Amino acid sequence: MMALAAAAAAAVAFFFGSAVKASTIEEAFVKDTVSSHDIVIFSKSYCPYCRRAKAVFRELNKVPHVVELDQREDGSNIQDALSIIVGRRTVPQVFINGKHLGGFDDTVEAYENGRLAKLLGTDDL
Ligand SMILES: N[C@@H](CCC(=O)N[C@@H](CS)C(=O)NCC(=O)O)C(=O)O
Repeated sequence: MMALAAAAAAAVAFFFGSAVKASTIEEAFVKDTVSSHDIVIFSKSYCPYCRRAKAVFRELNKVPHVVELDQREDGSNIQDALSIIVGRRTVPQVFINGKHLGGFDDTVEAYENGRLAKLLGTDDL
């Protein structure tokens, strides 16, 4: 009975231990990616909101760094990491100059009210 309890405790420790480790790797990937590029979009290639978010940046003649989560083996772990970092599980998630802007709705709102141009430094061009 004691041996069974110890085995169960070891299994739980192993499971949660590896979960924490995996999420740390992907959290580091997210943080490293957003700090290495001016504009980052975490996206899924088939997602219509993601396509529309990319179109906003095309409109502004800006080329974002796009991470297509559905085209990577670690995409679902990255999505988990993103949900820890930004508190949302949906795509797109857009970052400008290392800061989280939000999803598609936030991107369009920022585009329409001029905040996006300010963040990109294109407001006084
Ligand atoms: N209102 C959201 C819509 C985003 C949305 O619903 N995205 C879908 C994909 S098109 C999503 O993330 N679904 C969950 C998933 O793919 O895991 C926004 O402004 O970004």
